[in-house]
Amino acid sequence: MSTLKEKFKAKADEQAARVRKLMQEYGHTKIGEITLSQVYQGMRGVIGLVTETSLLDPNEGIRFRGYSIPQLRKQLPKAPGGHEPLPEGLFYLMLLGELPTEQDVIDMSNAWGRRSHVPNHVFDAIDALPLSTHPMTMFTIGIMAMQTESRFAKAYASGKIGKADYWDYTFEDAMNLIARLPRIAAYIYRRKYKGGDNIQPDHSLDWAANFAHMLGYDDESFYELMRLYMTIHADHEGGNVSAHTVHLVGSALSDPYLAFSAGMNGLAGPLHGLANQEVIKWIKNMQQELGGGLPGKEQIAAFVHKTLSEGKVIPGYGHAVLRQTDPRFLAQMDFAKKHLPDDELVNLVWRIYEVVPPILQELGKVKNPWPNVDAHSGALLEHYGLVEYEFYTVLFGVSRSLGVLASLCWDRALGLPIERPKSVTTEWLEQFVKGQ
Ligand code: FCX
Repeated sequence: MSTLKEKFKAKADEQAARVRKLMQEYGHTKIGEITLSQVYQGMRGVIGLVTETSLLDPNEGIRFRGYSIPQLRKQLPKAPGGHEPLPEGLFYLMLLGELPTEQDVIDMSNAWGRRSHVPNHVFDAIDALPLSTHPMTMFTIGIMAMQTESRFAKAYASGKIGKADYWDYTFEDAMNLIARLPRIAAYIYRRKYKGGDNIQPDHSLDWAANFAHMLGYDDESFYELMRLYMTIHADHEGGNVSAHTVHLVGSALSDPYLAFSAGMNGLAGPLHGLANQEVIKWIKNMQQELGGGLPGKEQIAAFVHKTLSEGKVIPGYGHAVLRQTDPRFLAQMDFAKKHLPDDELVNLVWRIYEVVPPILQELGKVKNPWPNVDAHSGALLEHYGLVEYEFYTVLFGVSRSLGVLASLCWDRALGLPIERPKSVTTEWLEQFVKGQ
């Protein structure tokens, strides 16, 4: 039977031939138009990237290789006795475009277990930082310190590889990085919040459960939450800040460690991945101001108006592309209804969901008044005792590695070139419209 790498190579060769044919036959076909506003407004709606791993529909949400989140929760292999998908299976699906068997997922878990050794100097680099450092900064520094291990960088520097080999070394780096990230993330958590009392990995567990174990949460229902969390945060097509950054930096043939760490710096922004910590911070402030417990709808509405009047956004609401409630929010809501329906914070998240959308709609400018993935995740983690909300974006980052590194393998396998769109000045645009 062929290995994962051989299967990927065969799929990549097929896809490269498909792309060549498409380019030859339709290379000059127009697939869109760009307005002047789009140039100033974050290129929203401009098709400018190919990302094979997932595609976002504004109303239905994300589909990974054609499968929606509810479908994946049913169809991807589960842990024995478990009900949530194993993220190993999602990585397999994103990489190869086909659903894995139970055995494929076991093989992936074992492969990541074998590749998971983190060299000591990575921990030393993290230890050199003051404890007050934000966990996302520790995370990116840990990843950068581990760049010494890049197979791609070593092979490129040796001068012995050519373009046709890049995918191979990218694949090796991607697999190693994914295998090692939970260890680095858990080390950061235990160092910053648990006095450096580290927990050794247990490779009899799957990737997400082992991560939960190293964080210090050995509870079957928390394992299930981590499997779901690691699955739903993995990918959101190619234009979001973290995915786009990994693709862009990787296009310079910066190795996967450099590219992934760059993407994580983007994820650390409050309008992107950091929103998950901002949500909990905002809710805690609300509870503090309103005397704790579960505030009423009118009290919540007043707090929302106050936040908006201070010129701030409501974290966890809105999206650049989505125009409906995020199915990632709904998957977490479904999980909470099953496992922790009476949790006060979770009930507050649900009450906020009833209050915020009409208020944002009334503003008249917010294109999507509905909650995104970040509106729900913190309340679930809090329930299990993971209350250190500055750490939440690291969890998002570990999961995001699955999508963006599968994509990076595809970038190199398809031989995509260095990314270099054209920029212009305002003067150039003024002259251009005058000439119309
Ligand atoms: N609260 C208040 N105002 C909001 C808002 C919100 N949640 N969402 C959008 N707006 C405002 C924008 O700030 C903008 O105002 P302006 O014209 O005065 O500058 C206006 O509405 C139009 O923005 P819109 O086109 O709807 O949204 P964008 O594509 O520009 O931005 C994000 C999308 C996600 C950045 C925006 O909705 C936001 O800031 N949300 C809160 C932060 C958040 O939850 N981010 C996580 C997103 C995601 F899920 C992830 O990456 O993890």
